[in-house]
Amino acid sequence: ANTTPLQARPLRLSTQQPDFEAQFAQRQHWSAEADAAIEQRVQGIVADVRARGDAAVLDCTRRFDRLHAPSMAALELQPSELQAAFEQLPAAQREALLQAAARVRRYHEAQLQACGQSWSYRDADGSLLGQKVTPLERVGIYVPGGRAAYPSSVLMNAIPAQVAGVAEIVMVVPTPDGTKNPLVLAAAHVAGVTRAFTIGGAQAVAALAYGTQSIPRVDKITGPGNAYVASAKKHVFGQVGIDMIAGPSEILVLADGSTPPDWVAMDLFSQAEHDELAQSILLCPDAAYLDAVQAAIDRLLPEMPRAAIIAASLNGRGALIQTRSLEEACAISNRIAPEHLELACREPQRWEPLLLHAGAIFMGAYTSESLGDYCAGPNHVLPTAGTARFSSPLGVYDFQKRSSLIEVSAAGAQTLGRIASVLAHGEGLQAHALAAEMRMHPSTSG
Ligand code: HSO
Ligand code: ZN
Repeated sequence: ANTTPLQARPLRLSTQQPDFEAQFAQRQHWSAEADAAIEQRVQGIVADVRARGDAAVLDCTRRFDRLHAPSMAALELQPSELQAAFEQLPAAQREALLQAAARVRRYHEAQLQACGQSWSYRDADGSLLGQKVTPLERVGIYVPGGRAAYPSSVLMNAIPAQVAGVAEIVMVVPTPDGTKNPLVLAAAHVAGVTRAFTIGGAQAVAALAYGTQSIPRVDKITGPGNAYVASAKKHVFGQVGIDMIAGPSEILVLADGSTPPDWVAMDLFSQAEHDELAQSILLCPDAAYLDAVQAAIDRLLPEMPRAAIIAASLNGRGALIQTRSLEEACAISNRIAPEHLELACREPQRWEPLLLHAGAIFMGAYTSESLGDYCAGPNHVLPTAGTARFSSPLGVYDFQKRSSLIEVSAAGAQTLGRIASVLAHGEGLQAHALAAEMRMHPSTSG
């Protein structure tokens, strides 16, 4: 028997060591190399679903999920079944789900008010220029089965869609061997999912993208999934919208030494326990504090049910880095652009303005990232792998689109007509020029 105790030893670095840059770069390296074999199988599945619809989805579901259904109707979860799942939950879970949903809804309603509204103005000629915001009509939400089936993710995907005003939210969730996750079904009920099917994998993504006899074609697909699902989403992009392609979870803690080391150790564990490839990093100017966190890791790890995953993640990708100052720690954080950034500091407001690239910033000792994962209110679907440099948390805006509005007045036709006419002639486009010019002389034309 293997009696070696599990150890988690994140790489210990100091920004003062001569090879810091090289060591740091190596830790940062992460590649989501697309597996050619997976790509090819996904391509085949997508083509089959496009060609044969329901029949192809049913075949795949038999083959991959060992679920034999006579028809797609048998794989649809009725609203009454979602509601029953909710009602049969233990009271504490029911209550927690409702409270989390209410807080997430409240946050996204504020987001809708602040950045999801139509706007317009009139220029000097009285012409109206504006932007009209409308919800997507129908979206698909992918919910993974098995180990990564998170009811909280059902809330985080469906609620912003609902707040945006999406009329129809279609959820797909694989149920290998027919095993349903009651919390996932209950969350779908609470979040206002319109229709739900127990299908998954590339076949479910293809069905949502192209529609089948029974599954409605959606306008956008969001939600995490395994390599097949990610590949299928890339494949159908263009036919439908997609959200981001999420990589493994990440947390970066920036500490001044004032937060209890056990708290920080557990926050590092909380992301590490998601996945062997998850990344947890701690930055602190105080070497003794890094020692204390390592000691807390050693003491707390054996108690963790997912100790093996945590150890693999911390040993493979974790780091405890001593910086010269908190300013330097902020600069390193900006280079990493982490998904989750904890400011475990006495004066988080002082450092927050220095942090330019992060999916979510958790400020102060009491703000554990896990509270944000479930119930603080903001979305937990966040940019990973450095993509916080250019992208944002999933939000109401991902379920909206914008149309430009232009209404030119008679006076505006003169002003704009002159400009457009000159530029149109410059481009050699006569019809464009005339369309503008005719409106400058309405009595002499038409
Ligand atoms: N931290 C994950 C979300 C999650 N955590 C769900 C627990 N359940 C990615 O942000
Ligand atoms: Zn989490």
